[in-house]
This record gives sequence, structure tokens and C-alpha cells, in this order.
Amino acid sequence: MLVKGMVMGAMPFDVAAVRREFPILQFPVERPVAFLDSASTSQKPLAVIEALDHYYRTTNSNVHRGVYQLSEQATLAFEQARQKIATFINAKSAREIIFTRNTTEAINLVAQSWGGANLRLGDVILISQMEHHSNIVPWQLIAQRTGAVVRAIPIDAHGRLVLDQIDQLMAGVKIVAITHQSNVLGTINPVALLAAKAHAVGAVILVDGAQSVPHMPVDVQALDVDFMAFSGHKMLAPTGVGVLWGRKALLDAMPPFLGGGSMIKTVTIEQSTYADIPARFEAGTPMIGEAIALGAAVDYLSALGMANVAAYEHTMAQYLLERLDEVPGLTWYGPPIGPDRAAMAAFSLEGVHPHDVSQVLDTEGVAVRAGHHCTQPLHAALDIPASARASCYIYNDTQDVDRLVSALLKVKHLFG
Ligand code: C6P
Repeated sequence: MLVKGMVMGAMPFDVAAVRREFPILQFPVERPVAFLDSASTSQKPLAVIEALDHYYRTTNSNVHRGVYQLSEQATLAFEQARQKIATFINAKSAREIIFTRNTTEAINLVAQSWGGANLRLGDVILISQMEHHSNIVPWQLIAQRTGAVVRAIPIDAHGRLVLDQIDQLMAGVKIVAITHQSNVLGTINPVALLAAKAHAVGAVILVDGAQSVPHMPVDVQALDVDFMAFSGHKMLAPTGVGVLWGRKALLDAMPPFLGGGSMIKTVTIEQSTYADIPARFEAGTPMIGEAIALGAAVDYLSALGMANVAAYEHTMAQYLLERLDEVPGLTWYGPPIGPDRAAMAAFSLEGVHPHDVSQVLDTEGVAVRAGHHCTQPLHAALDIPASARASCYIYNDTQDVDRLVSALLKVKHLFG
């Protein structure tokens, strides 16, 4: 299927061809799954599966250690993946790319390392009401250690940040830690504006890119942010690998997060000196095959073109919201369709618990997530204990959404 809304002059987005690249979407053969839970984790294309397989069949060995051929090949492939990721987000240098386990670890790294070195009693850490727990709890932990306080930007009825009072909210702020795209509301936040506000008061800004980097072009220099955290598994790569990007000058000045092998220059029983970045923040044997496979995922996404991915997903967002409007008693959350709305929708179905919704959808071969999606403060602000959530990616088509809506009508019927 070719879709409208593609970038001028670019190849049209052929979702049928994309779907064929994902083996899991062909199973079970009688009724392949309508996978609408990519905000949780994405499916993997053959190119990524094969990159991981190829690494273990041909190259497996430790990196930065051996002076034998296999180890040198593994090191080269690992460092090439780092360079691909740097190019993907327009980092100035591959040295600014730190491999972590996931977004969560990347944010904890900044909170503990940068926060431990820079936060003092009464300093403010500015987050928002729509943050994932991964961008709340690490800040609470460092606030407890340093005496800093956590403040949150509220959200409005459409699930957008309330920015009228932003200048007042910026008073005393040392770091802004904000999600680029909400994993529940689908809101795309104005991070460039928040970066300017942060810098105007001498603060730095960390962006939680877990839901943005997989879905849209992200240019860390154009956004003028200081740190960006994201997870490989949400952008077609395996689990176990994530990324922290940081400005070189900031990373250079930060103390280690974890201690161990690879992150040192010299060690005596009394003390150690530390390696330069990125090694300083990569203690122990890293996730080598996974990082290489993340490089393959970046190649795959780059070949599609991130502007094309974003344009296609915008058409899916529109279709999803329009079709959900047809289900009686359904309320979806987040902004209406527009440039700040992603292709996902968390929703409530009147009189039916989200877990029951999800279970009945599952019997129809439709996979959605139910619960609080690691955003309890957001659900408290929405005044609901939980929600069901459908989220799209490059391999979802309108038929997946049609199956979702038919199954939701069945849920309505079942629960009267
Ligand atoms: N959200 C979801 O279903 P990790 O687990 O470290 O890879 O990603 C954490 C994370 C951080 N920020 C945002 C905005 C996220 O959406 C997530 C992960 C998943 O919504 C799993 S809870």
C-alpha cells in the first residue's frame, strides 16, 4: 500500500514491503497478530535478526581487549555501530555516544553522575507530569542524595505541557529532564523551546527520546539539547542496548557512573584514574552483538528515511484517532491530530477495565498494552487508574487499526 503525505521527491512508503521484512508479523499463519504495542517494544526486521546471527556465527569475541583478528573485527563492528548512531542523531562525534542497557540506565547515568557532581541543596530539577517513571524516579533518588527538589510542568486537558508560566517554573532550575514524546498521550513536546529556556537560566536539558528517536528525525544539534536518552529495542534493535548521547564538554567533566574493567586508565589498590569518554561510562563487557544489531536497525531506518517514517506514522495517527471515534463510549487521551500528535492512543472504554479490554482484544489477535504504562503521576492527572493503549510503528497498516476497532466493538458487545 502506498500512502499520501510522503516527503516531496522521496520514495513512497510501501508498508506492505516493510511488513514482509518482519518474520513475526507473518505468524501464526492462520491469523497473524495485529501488533499495536510498539511503544512498549518494537518488532525486529530480518536485517537486524541477521546482523545479530551473523555476529555470533562469525565475529563473536570481546571488544577493546584482544589483539587477535576476531576481537579486532568485533571492535571495528562495535565502533562502526557507534558511528552510525552518531550520524543518525547528528551528534558531533561518535565519542559522544555512550552505550547503555536502555533509556532507563542512560537517565540514571546522568542523574547520578552529572546530578551528583552539580546539584546542591535547593536546586530544582524540572520534569513534567507526563514523564515515564524512568524520568522521575532517578531524579527523586539524586534529589534525596543532594537536597535538590523535583518540580513538574503541569499538563492541560489536551495532554500538552502548560507553558504559560514556564519562566516562573524555570526559577532555580539546574536541569530540565523532559520526554520528547509521551508514551501515553502521544504528545510531541517542544524540546527546542525548552532547551532555549533552560540555557537562558544556565541550566542543562536532558531529553527522554525513548519514543521520539524511533519515530521521527531527531537532530541533537538542531534541537540544541545537552543529553538524549533512547532504547534500541523500541527502534527495531534487540533488547539490552540503549544510548546516552551527551555534549562532549559535559561528558568530559562527569565522574564515572559504574566502576570496573574498560573504564579506567590506571588502577592501584588505593585509587584509579579513568578513561576518556565514551569508555569512562562503559564499565565491563558491553552488549556487543546488540549494539552491532542496533547499527543495522539504524541502517534500516535510514534507508526508509526518518522523514518518510514520520510522515507515514502521521497518516496512521489520523486514521487511528478517526476510527477510535467510531467506538461508542471510548475516550482517547492526548492532543487531537496535528504536528504534535504521534501514532498512538491510550484510551478508556466506558464500564470495561483496560485489562479486560486487552484480554478480549488478544482473543481477536490484536496486541495492545493495558495498565498505567509506567506513568502513575500522569494517570493520576487524568484521574484514571489505568488505560489501554494502541501504538503504531512502520509495519502497522490501516487493517491493523480496522481489526482493533472491530475487536473493540466486540468488547462493547460482550460487556453490554
Ligand atoms: N516505555 C511503554 O510501554 P526502557 O524500559 O529503559 O527501554 O524505556 C523506558 C522508557 C522511558 N521513557 C519513555 C517515554 C518510555 O516510553 C519508556 C518505555 C514502555 O511505554 C515500557 S514501560
